Amino acid sequence: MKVSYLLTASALSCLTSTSAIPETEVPSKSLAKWKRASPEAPNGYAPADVDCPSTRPSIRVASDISDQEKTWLQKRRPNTVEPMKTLLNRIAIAGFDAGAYIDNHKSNTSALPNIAIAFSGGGYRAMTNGAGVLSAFDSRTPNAETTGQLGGLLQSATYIAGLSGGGWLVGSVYTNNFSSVQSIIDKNADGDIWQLGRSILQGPKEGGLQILNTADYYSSLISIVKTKEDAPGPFNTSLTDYWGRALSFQLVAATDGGPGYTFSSIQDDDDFKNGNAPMPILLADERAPGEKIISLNATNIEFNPFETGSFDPTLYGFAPTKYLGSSFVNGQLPDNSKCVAGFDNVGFVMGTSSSLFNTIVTQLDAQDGVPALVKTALNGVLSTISQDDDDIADYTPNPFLGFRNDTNPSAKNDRLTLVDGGLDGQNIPFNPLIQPVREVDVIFAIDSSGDTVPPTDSMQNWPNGTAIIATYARSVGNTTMQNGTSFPSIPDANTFINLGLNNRPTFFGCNATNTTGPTPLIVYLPNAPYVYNSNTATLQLSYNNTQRDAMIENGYNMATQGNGTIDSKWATCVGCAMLSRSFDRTGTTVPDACKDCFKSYCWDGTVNSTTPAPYFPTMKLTELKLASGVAHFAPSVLTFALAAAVSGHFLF
Ligand SMILES: *[C@@H]1O[C@H](CO)[C@@H](O)[C@H](O)[C@H]1NC(C)=O
Ligand SMILES: *[C@@H]1O[C@H](CO)[C@@H](O)[C@H](O)[C@H]1NC(C)=O
Ligand SMILES: *[C@@H]1O[C@H](CO)[C@@H](O)[C@H](O)[C@H]1NC(C)=O
Ligand SMILES: *[C@@H]1O[C@H](CO)[C@@H](O)[C@H](O)[C@H]1NC(C)=O
Ligand SMILES: *[C@@H]1O[C@H](CO)[C@@H](O)[C@H](O)[C@H]1NC(C)=O
Ligand SMILES: *[C@@H]1O[C@H](CO)[C@@H](O)[C@H](O)[C@H]1NC(C)=O
Ligand SMILES: *[C@@H]1O[C@H](CO)[C@@H](O)[C@H](O)[C@H]1NC(C)=O
Ligand SMILES: *[C@@H]1O[C@H](CO)[C@@H](O)[C@H](O)[C@H]1NC(C)=O
Ligand SMILES: *[C@@H]1O[C@H](CO)[C@@H](O)[C@H](O)[C@H]1NC(C)=O
Ligand SMILES: *[C@@H]1O[C@H](CO)[C@@H](O)[C@H](O)[C@H]1NC(C)=O
Ligand SMILES: *[C@@H]1O[C@H](CO)[C@@H](O)[C@H](O)[C@H]1NC(C)=O
Ligand SMILES: CC(=O)N[C@H]1CO[C@H](CO)[C@@H](O)[C@@H]1O
Repeated sequence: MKVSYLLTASALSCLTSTSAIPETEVPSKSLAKWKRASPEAPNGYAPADVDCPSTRPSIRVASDISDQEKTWLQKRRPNTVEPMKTLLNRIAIAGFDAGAYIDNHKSNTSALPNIAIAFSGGGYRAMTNGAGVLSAFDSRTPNAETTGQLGGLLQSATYIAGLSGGGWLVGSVYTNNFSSVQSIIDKNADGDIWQLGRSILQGPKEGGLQILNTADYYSSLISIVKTKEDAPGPFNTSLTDYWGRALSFQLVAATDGGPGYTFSSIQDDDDFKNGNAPMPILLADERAPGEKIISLNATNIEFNPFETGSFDPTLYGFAPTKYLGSSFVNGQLPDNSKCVAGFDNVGFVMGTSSSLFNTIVTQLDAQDGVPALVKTALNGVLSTISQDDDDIADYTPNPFLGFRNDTNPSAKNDRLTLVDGGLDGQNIPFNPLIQPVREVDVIFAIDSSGDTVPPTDSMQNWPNGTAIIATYARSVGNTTMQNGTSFPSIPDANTFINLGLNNRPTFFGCNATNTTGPTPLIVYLPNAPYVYNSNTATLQLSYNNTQRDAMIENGYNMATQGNGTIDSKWATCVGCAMLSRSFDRTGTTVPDACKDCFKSYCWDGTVNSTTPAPYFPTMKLTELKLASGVAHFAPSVLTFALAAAVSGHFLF
């Protein structure tokens, strides 16, 4: 039985007259062109039967990483050695021969640093500020490999995780041939993606890859989702389908936002297969049946190109991402069930991780230029979606039906409902990266959360540690959920502000023995005004390219500390953070230069929990002056409307 998040009959009849939409058109040009994610889905956006592989897919217990990930790591880890050596040689930690150290250990890569990067949620603020950090870490960015720069850290990393707005960044880059941020923004107004001046409510400009005009854009959102609803099989649609489709026009460089592009197709790309880029992971939370509030013990669900599932003890299982949509029962695919593929549309996965924004779809019908018939259809869709369900992504059939009945919250349900990965308060995607089986040494955690709120704080939308505190709280609050993971001690938000930990890079967990088990070192990089007031509202949906690029430049300067002008030893300290756990493992004496760094950047356990003064960060470097002009949208008005639409949720 299908749940009725569908078009009502009357809405449908209106639609049919306007829906001359090219539903799954993908010109062969883009088939050949985009090599990372690709249109592997058998029937565009609609999931469809495919031949099963020789070993029938099944659900596995999460006691280890997958065999596929293990095989992939055997390629990836060795491929990080040369970039790491190049970067560390350039950083040139005084009194330490990085080249010799790497050479001595490169026959055994598990002795060398295992690096992860995590991008928080926070809408386009998080996506663009994060993009600046990503470009600073990318050796392909012009000048990123000069003295004091950190280009090559991305090439040295094993994992790269994102949730919500951070997931848009990670998902978009991987969907588009692992493009560098620079190559995306260099195209300026001619770019096919990241044209954020045209908000998701307006749709893309006509031309280039996008062949739809605004009116057709709206109808295409509806008609393409309808192909999934109409497909044979138990699939339900939810607001996330529309949201993910809309998002794809901004993030996926393919006609109509690539209705046939799947997240799992990343695994088939030659470069990814060969371990030439880190593994992307997107994060969502499970909303258990009957639950309204997403608490800290909500099950965290990760999407990686191979698998979807959780290491949390509740679910403790993984399904093959490619075969989501298949009707697994008790962990197996019954003999009489076909394999289904195409469910893991890349926009749907990005939309799931950012489902907080689903309600934006409800604003579409207030837009100019939407034909009356489309408005009627939209209203029909929206009126059938109960408010309780407006923020969920519907994964029917539930791949984990009957799997681990005793602890899996959705074991008895035909559908699995997922929500925005930040809704449990953990707005930085740490969960996949602190799993002991992944053996991560250091996590560069980019926090673009919008925590600070007036009147306590007069300047809003800066981080105050809330996101990382949540993960710490989870790691100590509930030993069941902790399940062998370990996280460094993190102080309270007042301490973050009083000590300035939310205003400059801070290392947590420097002392590896002061924790309950193997714990990565966290390099916490909080969003702050380096060259631009990058505390834009989470729900600001329109950024002209000048503002977009200013956000990116702010992130770049945050990652490099103004190319070392704020602290000339910053690059050295990044090198020391990369190496710290490796030093422990190989019994290497920590160089004095690194001891100095740890003195400067490690949180030393000091706490000051008194109520802080209002937080008014000052510009750290010369402020970028944006040319004056009138923006396309009045963001404040729009933001206000959206804030009303999502009220009742925390706004990360
Ligand atoms: C995709 O990236 C590879 C390098 O990783 C490059 O050789 C190829 O030309 C790129 N393709 C496109 C269409 O940009
Ligand atoms: C590889 O390095 C790890 C960590 O230093 C060590 O535990 C392991 O014994 C080494 N393996 C070999 C074959 O040397
Ligand atoms: C889980 O529950 C289902 C339905 O209640 C049942 O059919 C199945 O056998 C159970 N699985 C296990 C492993 O007990
Ligand atoms: C930190 O942010 C949280 C989340 O918005 C907020 O509830 C809290 O009041 C803030 N605390 C301080 C000291 O800024
Ligand atoms: C700890 O987590 C388990 C599993 O989610 C849950 O059943 C239990 O209620 C939690 N305990 C507390 C005190 O929150
Ligand atoms: C994690 O949870 C699973 C499932 O409950 C359990 O089998 C496993 O032993 C736990 N691991 C640790 C280290 O506690
Ligand atoms: C690291 O932590 C351990 C355990 O708490 C403690 O004994 C040791 O003194 C600490 N080391 C430093 C350098 O603070
Ligand atoms: C740092 O370098 C980048 C790239 O070369 C440049 O865009 C940025 O303006 C520089 N920042 C400062 C503070 O000089
Ligand atoms: C060391 O561990 C203790 C106990 O968990 C904690 O209170 C303290 O803050 C930790 N110190 C540091 C520097 O992380
Ligand atoms: C703690 O923070 C408050 C508020 O910022 C400040 O006034 C006070 O001096 C701090 N206390 C110490 C011991 O540093
Ligand atoms: C771009 O947006 C910024 C911030 O809203 C604004 O100051 C600037 O004038 C805009 N530029 C153009 C060309 O619209
Ligand atoms: C999935 C789960 O165990 N959820 C529990 C989380 O904690 C709250 C109370 O703190 C319970 O009500 C939920 O059942």
